[in-house]
Amino acid sequence: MIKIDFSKIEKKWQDKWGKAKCFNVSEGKKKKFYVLDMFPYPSGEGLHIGHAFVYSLGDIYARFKRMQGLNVFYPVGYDSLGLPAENAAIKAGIHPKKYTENAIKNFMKQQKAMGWSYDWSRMVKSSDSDFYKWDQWIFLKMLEKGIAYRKKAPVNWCPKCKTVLANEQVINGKCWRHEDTNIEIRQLEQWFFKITKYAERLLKGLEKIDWPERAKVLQRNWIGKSYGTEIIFRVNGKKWPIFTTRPDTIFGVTFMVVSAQHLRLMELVTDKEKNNVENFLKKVKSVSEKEMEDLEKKGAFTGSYAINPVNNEKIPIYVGNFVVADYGSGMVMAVPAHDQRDFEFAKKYKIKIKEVISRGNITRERAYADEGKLINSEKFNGINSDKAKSEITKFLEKKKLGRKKIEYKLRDWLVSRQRYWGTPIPVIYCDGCGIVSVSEKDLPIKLPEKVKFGKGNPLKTVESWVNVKCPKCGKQGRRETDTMDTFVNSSWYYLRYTDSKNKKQIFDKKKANYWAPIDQYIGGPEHITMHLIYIRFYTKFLRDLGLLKFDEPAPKYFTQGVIYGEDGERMSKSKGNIIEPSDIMNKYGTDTLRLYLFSSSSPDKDMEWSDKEIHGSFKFINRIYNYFSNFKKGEIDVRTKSKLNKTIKEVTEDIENFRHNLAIIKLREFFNSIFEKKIDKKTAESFLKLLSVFCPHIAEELWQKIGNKGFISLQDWPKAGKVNPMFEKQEEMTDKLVNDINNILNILKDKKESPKKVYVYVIPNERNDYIKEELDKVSLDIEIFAVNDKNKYDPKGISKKTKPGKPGIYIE
Ligand code: ANZ
Ligand code: ZN
Ligand code: ZN
Repeated sequence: MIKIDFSKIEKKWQDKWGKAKCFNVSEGKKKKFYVLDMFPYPSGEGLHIGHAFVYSLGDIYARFKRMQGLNVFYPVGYDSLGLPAENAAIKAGIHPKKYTENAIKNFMKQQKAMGWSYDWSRMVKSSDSDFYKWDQWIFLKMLEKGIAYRKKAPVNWCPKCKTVLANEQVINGKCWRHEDTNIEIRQLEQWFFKITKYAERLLKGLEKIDWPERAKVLQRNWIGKSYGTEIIFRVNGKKWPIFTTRPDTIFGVTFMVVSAQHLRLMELVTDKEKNNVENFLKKVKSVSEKEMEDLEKKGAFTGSYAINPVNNEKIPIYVGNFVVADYGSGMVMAVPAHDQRDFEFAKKYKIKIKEVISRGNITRERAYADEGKLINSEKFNGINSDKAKSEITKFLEKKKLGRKKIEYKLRDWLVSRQRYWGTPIPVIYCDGCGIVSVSEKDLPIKLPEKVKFGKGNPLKTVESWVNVKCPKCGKQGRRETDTMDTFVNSSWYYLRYTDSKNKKQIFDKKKANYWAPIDQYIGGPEHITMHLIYIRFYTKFLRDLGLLKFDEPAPKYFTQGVIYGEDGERMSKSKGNIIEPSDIMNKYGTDTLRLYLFSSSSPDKDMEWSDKEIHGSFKFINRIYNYFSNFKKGEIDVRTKSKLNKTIKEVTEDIENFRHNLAIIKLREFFNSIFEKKIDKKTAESFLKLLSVFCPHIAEELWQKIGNKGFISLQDWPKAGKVNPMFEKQEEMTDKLVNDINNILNILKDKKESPKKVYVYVIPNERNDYIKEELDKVSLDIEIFAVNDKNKYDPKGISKKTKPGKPGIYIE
């Protein structure tokens, strides 16, 4: 095998694509197609194999749709603000800006080396003030519409990140960046976006989009819609509403539990119980809702009582560690007979347990949480839960002590961060005027560059930046020093791409509505409950502003699998099983890497790295290269022609539906069928076009070598002509036959027998040249007969019963 200089070929075509601006597009009459990979975060470590995988997926799709004649929009940019850059910069002792710029440069070089067909002219970086200016603009719009607001609330604080976090960034009570760090709850005044106002639309929208079902379920659960009743209990004459999904159990309430983080908790605590409660509060750790379920239920009596509105019973109120402050009203009516949490709590504190739903003859030392017939519930006795829920709610409604209510698990999005490397929030605090918006003409509020790191929020250290005049009254004011969560940037970047240089507007409406929404969005499943919720929310908000004509950013979304090390473990430095894309590219070339990544499993499934298989891909590419670089055209036979058409048809469908592994198998099969033959130029072209989406560099090179000008990347996708079903059937049957023979031979080999000859009996019209040719490839001497042959072979040793009267395989 001659050594082919793949890196030279790759460089050559990457330069040519760049110079000819092959993949730059503009608006037009043609039908558009927007392909987008999730916003790359330029880490200093460069491209890892996961990036190579997921962005190649986008590139394959973009190339495919482009060749199908669509006006394909495939932009790229950098999600370059955020805490990791700030931390890495502090660690490395360089300014986050410098760090980010270096990282981007490095990233870009590697992206180009992968042959990804981006329209580089539209690149955005979220750390450019030209970009984040529009974060600030959106913030002002949200403030104006009451969507951005400030409130004091129990918020998640990561002691390592030294900032508050959104609920979505807390995973099982730990920081999403620090798996070993428990989140603390602090009462702080923070900025929020009222995403809950969009809860219903976020839920409804899921019905009309083409996403993996799993992604939809995750979002649905995250939004968490509950139908229930709000019931007003009174405490010392004051109203204390609670939310319940089981109003049918109201006669079984034997205590109330208020959240340890409830803002009005102290109103309930009597002098006598104050010490007790404070002791308890010191011990409460903040945990996630999920952990609350498993937690040992603990609490303390507050000294106060609530009045049950259905029977005026006096009910003790406890403070407890299993009630979330910001769900419902932060207080629950506890029904220990029918709720397991309440049951455990009642056992521990020796509180009365009163059954109000008949449990038939089930007796177990647990709460009975099912629905059923009401007992001990006065005039509602004998009614079933379902009916009782609505009757009790109606009864309470009449007394103005309750109403139907829908609750969502979704919380408002906490967007302020006490960190430097983010978008400054465009407001000024004034002693006289309160919170004052920066006026639009003063945007962007740029991040000051000279800051001190290490002690709290670096922005606070820049007095000249912080101290500004109040835009309203002109007196001394001070800038907000919190910055925005980095997720704001990825919430609308896809729209900025459509008009990335616009200095006057966030984007031109016409352009945005021509290119967007994203026709095919591609990215990891870890983004389902963060980024993909936020981007949907922003899109709805911008639509409400009248800027967009659609309200789902990505009607189609594909989520890729994970690549594991050859040892089956997640790749990590400590395990030493990391695969560096650049190593692979140096050894085998980019096209081999690209082909390999999609060869072994379907891209939505996890895959295990295999050196052996990548070598197989390399060999395949070498064979293709050799065949086409010595291409001598000939006539194509009808069988090959039919096979080509079938290949085109199936490969097209497979790529469309992200079954790249199957497409590659078919390309291999087709190539194997022509490898020893001559084909005509058109067939060669068609094959190379199909191959080009996976292996664009050698496809370009070979396109030229077989005598073409221009770029294969800009050619039309081949159209499938007629497939002859007879050839199909013959092939199928022959494949099966060859398989059977090989299986039998293998069995005999295992038994240490050495067969000499194979006799194959088929029905007459199955005995054709094709089958003979294919059988000739089997390693043993084979003779083939039709069952009605006059000179029927009658091998010795075959008993009468199995004597070839019907089709079969006989081995001597
Ligand atoms: C009485 C009751 C009786 C309840 C019973 C359940 C079973 P979803 O909406 O499905 O999560 N709850 C209400 N607010 C809460 C809070 N802030 N923290 C923890 N739990 C809270 O479930 C709603 C149920 O969760 C409510 O119905 C309430 O307990 C509890 F046999 O009220 B239930
Ligand atoms: Zn953290
Ligand atoms: Zn003022």
